[in-house]
Amino acid sequence: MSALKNDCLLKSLLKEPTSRTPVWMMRQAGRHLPEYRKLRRQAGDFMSLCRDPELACEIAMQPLLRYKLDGAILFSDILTVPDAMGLGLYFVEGEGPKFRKPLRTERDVESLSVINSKVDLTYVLEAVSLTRKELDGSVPLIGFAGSPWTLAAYMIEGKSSRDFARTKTWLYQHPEILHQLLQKLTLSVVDYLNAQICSGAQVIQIFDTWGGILSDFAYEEFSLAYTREIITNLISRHNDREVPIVLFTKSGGNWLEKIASSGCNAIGLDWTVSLREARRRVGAAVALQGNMDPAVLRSNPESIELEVQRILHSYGSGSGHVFNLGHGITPDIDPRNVAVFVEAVHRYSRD
Ligand code: 1CP
Repeated sequence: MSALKNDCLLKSLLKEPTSRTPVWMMRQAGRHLPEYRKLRRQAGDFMSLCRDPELACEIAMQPLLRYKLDGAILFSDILTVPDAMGLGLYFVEGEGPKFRKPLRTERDVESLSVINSKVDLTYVLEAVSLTRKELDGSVPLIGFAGSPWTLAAYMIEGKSSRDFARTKTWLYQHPEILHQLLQKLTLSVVDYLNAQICSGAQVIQIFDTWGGILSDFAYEEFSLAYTREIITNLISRHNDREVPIVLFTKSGGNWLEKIASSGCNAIGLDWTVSLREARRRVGAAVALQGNMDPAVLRSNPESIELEVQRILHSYGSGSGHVFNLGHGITPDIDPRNVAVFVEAVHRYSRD
C-alpha cells in the first residue's frame, strides 16, 4: 500500500495538529452530482450501483474530481446489512428504501442469522479494496455502517418513518425481543466493519441517524450500549496505523458526554449544537466533526463563506476539528456552491 499523501483527516480525528481544517461531506457521493444521476439512470436502480464494485468505486471518486476533499467515503448504504440478513432491500423511485420482509414477530427475529461479511457482503468489500486502490494514497477511505438501533428501526418499520411508531412499541412492549435483534445486529456490524478495515477502510463512521428519537434512558440502553460494544470490538490498528472511529448521532447534542465515553475518537455533530459549547464539554476527550446546516448550501457564495467562517471561529484555534455538514447534502444542491464551501474551509482555516 502506498503512503498517504494527505493525512490531515486522520490527524484531526486523532486530535493531532494540521496546517488547516480537513473537510468532507456526508453523502458527498450521490444525487446532488449530475454524473451520479447519469450512472444511476444507466444502471436502473441504486442497488445495482452498490452491487457493482467498479461502479461503486467510480461514484466514490466522483466528488473528489470536483472538490478538494480530504476523505473519500465508500459508496454503499447502511441497509446492505439487513439486506444480507435476508430482509430483501429494494428502492422505489422517490420513496426511499423498503424491505420485502420487514420484522413482524418474535420468530422473525429468532430466525435471523449474524452475517459473515466475506460471504454475504463480498461486493461491498470488493468496492472497498477497489476504491482504496483507485485513491492511490491521495486521501483516506472512510468505511461505515449503521448503528444497531438505526438498522433495527428500518427493519421493524420496513421503510423510513417519521415517528418509528412500531419500533417504539416494541421497545416498550417487548424490550427483550428488541435486545435480541440489537445483539445480532451488533455482532453483524462488528464483523462487517472489521472486514471493511481489513479490505482497506482507514476511518470508520457509525451512523446513528435515529438515536435522537429516543428518550434519555432508552438512548443509553437501546443505542449507546450497542455502539459501545461495537467500538470495543473493532480492530484499532491496521497496517501500523490507528483507525479512527467517528460516531454520528443525529440530534444527540444532549448526550455528548455519554457519546464521548463510547470509546469513539470523534463525535459527528448536527447543526443544533454549538461547536464552542461541544468543545468545552467533550473537546479534551474527542475530536469534533461537523456541523454546517446543509441548507446553507442552497444560499449564495457570500452567505456560505460567512457561515464557514462563523463555524471555524466557533471551534476556535487548535487541532481536533473536521469540517463537515450536520447531516447529508441534499439532492437539490448546486455543485458550484459546494465548491465555494470546500474552498472556503481551505482558505479560512489556514488563518
Ligand atoms: O439514487 C438514489 O436514489 C439513492 C440515494 C442513496 C444514496 C446515494 C441512498 C438511498 N443511499 C445512498 C448512499 C449512501 N447512504 C452513502 C454513501 C454515499 C456518500 O455518503 O457519499 C452513505 C454513507 C449512506 C448512509 C445512509 N443510508 C444513512 C446514514 C446517513 C444519513 O443520511 O443519516 C441512512 C439513514 C441511509 C438510508 C437511506 N438510503 C437511501 C436513502 C434515501 C436513505 C434515507 C432514508 C430515510 O430518509 O429514512
